Amino acid sequence: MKKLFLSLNNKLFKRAIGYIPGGVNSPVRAFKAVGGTPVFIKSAKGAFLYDHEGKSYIDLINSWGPMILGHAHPSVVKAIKSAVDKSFSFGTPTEGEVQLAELICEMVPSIEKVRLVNSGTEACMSAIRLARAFTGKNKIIKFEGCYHGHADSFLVSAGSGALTQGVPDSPGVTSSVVSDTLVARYNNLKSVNQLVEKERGQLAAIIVEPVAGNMGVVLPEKGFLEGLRKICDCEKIILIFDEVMTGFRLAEGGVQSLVGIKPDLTTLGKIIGGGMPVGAYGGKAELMNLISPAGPVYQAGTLSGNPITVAAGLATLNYLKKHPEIYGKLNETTKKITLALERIFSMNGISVTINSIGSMFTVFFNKNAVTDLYSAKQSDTKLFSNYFHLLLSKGIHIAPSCFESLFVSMAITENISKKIIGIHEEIVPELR
Ligand code: KE4
Repeated sequence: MKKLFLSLNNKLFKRAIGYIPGGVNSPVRAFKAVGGTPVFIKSAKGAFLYDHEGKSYIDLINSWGPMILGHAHPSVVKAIKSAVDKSFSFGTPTEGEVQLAELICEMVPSIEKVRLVNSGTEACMSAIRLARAFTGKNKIIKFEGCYHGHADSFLVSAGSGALTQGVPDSPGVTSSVVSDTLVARYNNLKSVNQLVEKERGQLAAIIVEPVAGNMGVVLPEKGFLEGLRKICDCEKIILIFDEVMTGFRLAEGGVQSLVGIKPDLTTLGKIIGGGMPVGAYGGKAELMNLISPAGPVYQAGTLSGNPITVAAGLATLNYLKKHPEIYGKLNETTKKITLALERIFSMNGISVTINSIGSMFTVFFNKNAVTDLYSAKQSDTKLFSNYFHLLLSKGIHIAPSCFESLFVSMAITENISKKIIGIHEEIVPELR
């Protein structure tokens, strides 16, 4: 019988499945939403990923956001190399952490004090704990389709991986935890007001992705964020902007600096670690001074403020600070790509809605506007899977789920943009 040729990739995945649940360390990577075998990446540089079979891919995932400067940016590599020679973790305070905290507070006006942690999940769960401690209230409001990491409080109609896994409420999350998490509809202040009416006096926080990226990109409609700010002011509820994805991505000061709204707390991650494990939460000193050891709200972490993460984060943020023109360039490149894609799909009679802002975008195979989870889920996921695999075969790696944001990095040059557009001109007719 002809020996079944198993590609190196398939062999790696087969091995991985034997030792790691689903063969991956984060669900969305497993290609469950699009089928097929995930590509194991061996290295990356600039705008390109390289797999174990010598194939290269233009990267539009960029590690789900962190790699805004492109892969292995020289200034970040240099900073990590110089830090690593001084050992990797001390478990003591370091100057670098002070410098990173100062920089975050300088670049994000609403943040007066900040605590570094090791993931966006940790940042969001800590921010909720702080809001509950400060207000003495238990309940929180989140939005369908928004994802704030995998802490129990949030795995209620979560977006991102949980949405893709088709299991919005994860087993293992207790009903008591869920009872303190209320779910509103994104871009729907009426749904928020209904919950506030019902639970008046019990609400500690409203947590929101000010630009949603975990149901695919969904933009806040006019008045939505302003409305949340007003509700929180009136009801003395803590407003938390989860900017883990959008912080330093859409602007130096995040979405809050673009819309001129100050949340009480902000969560950060991804870019502030330059690709190393990181999270952070910060806001008014009055709130943050409740965090141990300054105050009674406990939160800790062995590797929080790790010198390698801090070095990579400082190098990335300092580069962005020194080159603010990057944001304009990223926005221009992304606009050029998305406008061209709209033209190509339309010319081929395929209805798409492309939601984009700054260097984030999502192609929904959907003839209607996508303004919340409900409308996002009307998209044709089968057509998306075909699109995904055609692009992959032509050397473009996008997110293996349409309920994710794509990310453009600074390494996507004019020529690479043209290549992305050219490949779309080639493959979109095959989608019909
Ligand atoms: P982490 O715990 O994955 O570092 O961050 C959780 C998180 C919190 N808030 C927002 C707005 C986020 O986007 C995330 C994580 N984003 C996903 C991308 N959809 C990470 C990718 C993954 O889960 O593998």
